[in-house]
Amino acid sequence: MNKNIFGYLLISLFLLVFANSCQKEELVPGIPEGSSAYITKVLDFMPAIGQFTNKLPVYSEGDTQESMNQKVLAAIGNNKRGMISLGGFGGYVVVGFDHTIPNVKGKRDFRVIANAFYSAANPDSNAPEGGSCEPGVIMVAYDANKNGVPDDNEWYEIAGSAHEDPAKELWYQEAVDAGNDVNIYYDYEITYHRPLAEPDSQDQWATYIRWEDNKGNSGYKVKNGLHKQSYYPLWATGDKLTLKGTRLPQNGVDESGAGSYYVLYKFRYGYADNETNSKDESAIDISWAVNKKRQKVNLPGVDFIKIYSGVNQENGWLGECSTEITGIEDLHVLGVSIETRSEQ
Ligand SMILES: [Ca+2]
Ligand SMILES: [Ca+2]
Ligand SMILES: [Ca+2]
Repeated sequence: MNKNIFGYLLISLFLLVFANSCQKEELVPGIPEGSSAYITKVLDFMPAIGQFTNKLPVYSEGDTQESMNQKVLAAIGNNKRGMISLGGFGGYVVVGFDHTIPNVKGKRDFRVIANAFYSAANPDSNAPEGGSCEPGVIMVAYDANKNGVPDDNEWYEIAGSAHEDPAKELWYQEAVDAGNDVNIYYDYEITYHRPLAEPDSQDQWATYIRWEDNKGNSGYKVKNGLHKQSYYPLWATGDKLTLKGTRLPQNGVDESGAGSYYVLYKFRYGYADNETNSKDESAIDISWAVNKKRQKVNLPGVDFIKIYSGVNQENGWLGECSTEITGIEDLHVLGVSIETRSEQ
């Protein structure tokens, strides 16, 4: 090899390595030094009806909204990786951070850590990925007026894949064939009625908690033999609980045909407790946030995140589809770089 060419290659290699190492050390601007990557405050928590309501976290007599918020923080704040359950449709948690999670252009910005997993033995071997995918809709707020709280007009919703088009979900036809309601409703509202008493015999399980929605549907949230505590949040005031939001298509299908093997299918992207924690599709780009007209808004970052259970469906012995959360990570503080979706 010619000496000059060798020297040239050596210098090029050096420059390449140097440039790469510079890139890795580059810090995301706007994040104060010492910021926590994790949840540092819990502002509100109201699960809907569920098998784990009053259990994750545990309600004890005398607990208030404030003490329940503190229990949630102890469970999922500061990277503790405990678990909370949001119960059925509309149950929610609102959390905050010690800094603004920046919206880095072209990158995903945070990840909601949860317990979604795929089933290992779906009787339908050609089926798309699914198992226990219990999507929660994610809302984000940028504290534009810097008053330290998320004001009503500061909230925007992350438009996940079903927000784009339910028919693009890989399991769409299977859900249609199973008789599921595969529509998405952006103005959904459900009311749950506080039970007068806990059932004292199994005959009353099927008519446990009455509910109705604003689409003309009604029914009962059922009790099962596995969980004995009240499924109605006991610190809530009043005799009913009305919860609102975007209701996602029903993604649960009984693949056995005999009520024994329910598969809750994965939406393509953009929800909590929907994709396994190690996959890129469990991470969210703040640029996916939309306003009430479903137009993209260009937020500089987010200070608060709200997550609510997005599906209203009972899946036989498995019970209701309910979003669980174990934490949230600011990917930029952790130095994790994940490209946004290519078609966005
Ligand atoms: Ca981003
Ligand atoms: Ca504010
Ligand atoms: Ca779950």
